[in-house]
Amino acid sequence: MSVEFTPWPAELAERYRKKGYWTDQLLADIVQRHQQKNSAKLALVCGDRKYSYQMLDQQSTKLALHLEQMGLEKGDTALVQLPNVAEFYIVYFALLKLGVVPVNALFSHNRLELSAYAKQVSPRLAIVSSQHKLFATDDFVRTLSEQNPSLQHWVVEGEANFGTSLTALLTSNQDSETVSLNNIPSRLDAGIDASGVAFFQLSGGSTGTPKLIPRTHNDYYYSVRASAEICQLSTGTVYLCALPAPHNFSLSSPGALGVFYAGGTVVLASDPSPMTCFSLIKKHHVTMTSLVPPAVTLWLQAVPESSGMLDSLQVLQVGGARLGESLARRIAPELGCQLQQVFGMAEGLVNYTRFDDSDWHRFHTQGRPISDDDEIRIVDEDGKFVPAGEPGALLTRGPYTIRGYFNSPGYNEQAFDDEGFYRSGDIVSMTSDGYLSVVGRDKDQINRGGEKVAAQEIENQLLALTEVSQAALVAMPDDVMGEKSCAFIVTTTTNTTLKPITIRKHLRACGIAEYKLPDRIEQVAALPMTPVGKIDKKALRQQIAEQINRQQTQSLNTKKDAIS
Ligand code: OOB
Repeated sequence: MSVEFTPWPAELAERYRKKGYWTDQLLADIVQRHQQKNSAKLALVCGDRKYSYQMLDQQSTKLALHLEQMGLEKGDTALVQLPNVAEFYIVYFALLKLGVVPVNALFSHNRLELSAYAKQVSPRLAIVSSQHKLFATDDFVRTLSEQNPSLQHWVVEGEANFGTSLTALLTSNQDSETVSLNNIPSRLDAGIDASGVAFFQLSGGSTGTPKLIPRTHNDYYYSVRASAEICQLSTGTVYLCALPAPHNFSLSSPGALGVFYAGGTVVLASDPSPMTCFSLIKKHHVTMTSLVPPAVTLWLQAVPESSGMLDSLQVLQVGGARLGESLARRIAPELGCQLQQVFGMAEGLVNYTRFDDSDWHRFHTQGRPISDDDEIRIVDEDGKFVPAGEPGALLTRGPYTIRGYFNSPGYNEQAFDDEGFYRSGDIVSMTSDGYLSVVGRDKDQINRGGEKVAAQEIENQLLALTEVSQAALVAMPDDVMGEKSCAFIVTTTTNTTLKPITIRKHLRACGIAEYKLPDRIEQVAALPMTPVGKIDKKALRQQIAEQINRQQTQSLNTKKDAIS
């Protein structure tokens, strides 16, 4: 059994192969290719633990063999949730080698997200960490197992009173069959199809339930190889992975996979704060990292106190959310490294500014696509192409952009057009030389400094409160995060007052990830409506932006009065 997905039309698949984008190699090749030449080279640093390419390859093979012995088979699916630890990559490659298709949930995900993923893929295996509060006890393990009868195997990183210990599997003595690890991989991956699904990426989404993105070996490997080339990665690259390891940016743009492909070193950071990252950069001579804009602000604030800590850093990639021009201009002079803007999406398309671009392109655009075969359409509300420089909705298709979300035929009808173009939900403009600038969004999502919140998902939870008759989540401006979320609610009876704390408590009880909780809650008598009877979110965004503006002016005036 293989995991279903919407394939590319045959003629395009043939074109992508002919052009050398699709090579029919499996993603596990990214570590296996170093068996001959670079096997002793340092691949991965996690705290005090260091892994050569050989160790990374062998550890993942060992785990694959253990999982095989437990009864897992090609075509099975797995739910994985690990923090930024070496085991994330060991597990990732182990599952790839075995042909088990994982969903790699973010560590910030909670009960609601994990349940939704499990429901969609019916995993046979879950690999989780007891560092997560959900897995400090076995309560949720039992609930999820009951809800998903397919879920028969639990492997856990860290101390736990359930499942099989991941450390025990990785450190156990091999039995006679598994001693010669180097001979095993060919048996393991026999029968895995490179044009089939390797793993699921997570969609930022705009709907009630988070959608899953099936990525094939062929399409993903191409994006990794091409990204590594664009970013000029080499065996000398030392990449700090400070964003969540499963995110498409830090995994493949070029991310850890790009660095492994090139034979460089990945250093793991638990979070992107200067406190955590600066000493790692100094200690391991990090040359490159990727951040979201709010982290850039923190780095710029911290750098005057940290002389010499960032000397080895050559490239800072920034993406995930819009980077303002003034922040962009400060990066080279203050952090002493080159800025590369990255505009990507887990569905596929990734754009980079190139190292030989002009300052204008570097500061004003989010780059151009990876591939000559990334097809870009920018259209107005009637679907007509807009002239260069004009804003419009971005549609795209290409050799590494999906043709459909997993198991979502209804939603796919609206997310993809008749010709297979993916409607990204971004409003962009394109320069005459093919560079994109992100100017807005037409999807119902809040981009909280790179973390995506689907409005509908939160609104559904708010409407579950009996006191709430209407709910709308919109973006509000924030100096550091770019955007934060504001929930407008209307109660069923006019004399009911719902305290923000009650609402937050309810959302927490639903098991929603913390970053999705509304940053602000406004109870109003009624919501503005559009002429067609939909909630007018544009008006709400404007209303809250003006309110914030007024409050900021007021507090500034109060401060001034206090000083004078
Ligand atoms: C990355 O991937 P996702 O799937 O978390 O989010 C994709 C969305 C885009 O559609 C766009 O709305 C926004 O995030 N975005 C940006 C941006 N990069 C992503 N908006 C403005 N400026 C940028 N530079 O976020 C992602 C995936 C791969 C590489 C980089 C980012």
